[in-house]
Amino acid sequence: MDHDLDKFISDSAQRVDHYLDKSLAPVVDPPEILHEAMRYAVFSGGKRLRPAICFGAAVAAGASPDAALPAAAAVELVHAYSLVHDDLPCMDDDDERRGRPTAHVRFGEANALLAGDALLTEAFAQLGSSDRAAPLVAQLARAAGSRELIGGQVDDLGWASGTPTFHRVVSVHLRKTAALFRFSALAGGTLAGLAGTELESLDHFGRAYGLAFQTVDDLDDQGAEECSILQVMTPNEARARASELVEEALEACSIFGDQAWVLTGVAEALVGRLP
Ligand code: GRG
Repeated sequence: MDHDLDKFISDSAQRVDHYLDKSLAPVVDPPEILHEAMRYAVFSGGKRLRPAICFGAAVAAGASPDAALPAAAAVELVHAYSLVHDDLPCMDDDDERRGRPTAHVRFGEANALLAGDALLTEAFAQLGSSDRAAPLVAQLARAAGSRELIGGQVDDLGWASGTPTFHRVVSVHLRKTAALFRFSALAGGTLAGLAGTELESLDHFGRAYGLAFQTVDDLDDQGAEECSILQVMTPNEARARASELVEEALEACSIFGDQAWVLTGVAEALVGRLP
């Protein structure tokens, strides 16, 4: 059967954007500057990959993408918050994101910090206000918490204080990057009614995809990031590793057969992006 991945991805972005637009406070609600900063961070041209994977996992399970909406919105909110905080002067100190001034440059540091806090909090409101999605609150809290996303960020920031090893790099990538992809795949499958082995396969897909994604990102950056896979392997080795991880992701979602076409497509697209 023919499938149009580009259309699925652009439909996914529209679907999650519409949902987020309805659920985030309007800019006219006070404090206006906070709500404007939150919307500025969310609606700024992100690729919406995590929602696409969430929807793709629902499709793999034979459900409509709409089944996964609360989780797709929640994971994008956590992603948006993490980027706002990552750009702050006390972290990466970036002035530009997605071709625009970063949130703290545009709204001031305190407002950007608080907008990030509010986006993170809103993610849990999205899950908790849907009976079907409420059981995912603990899972997202774990993925975003000290053992995963935040822990990975802490070790990334403290990177210079140790010897770079393969194990250390992968440990940061698993937490900083793969955790939200794992949640996306698992949550999409869970909301589509999956359990047991099938969920484990989605978890495996998210883990392998997340590691491959970060490896390709490191190759794109040519090792500019401190915690880059290029600290511990050559570009050719990194390209081979990315391809192996994509193969692992494809194998993990093969139990869903043709219904896994979105997951298969996004994973194969990573190999196509290899510099
Ligand atoms: C502040 C808790 C906290 C965590 C920050 C997101 C992050 C962790 C750091 C940003 C830098 C980085 C290299 C993160 C790894 C994940 C990654 C490559 C994010 C970019 O994801 P895309 O390409 O971004 O999906 P868009 O802009 O398309 O949404």
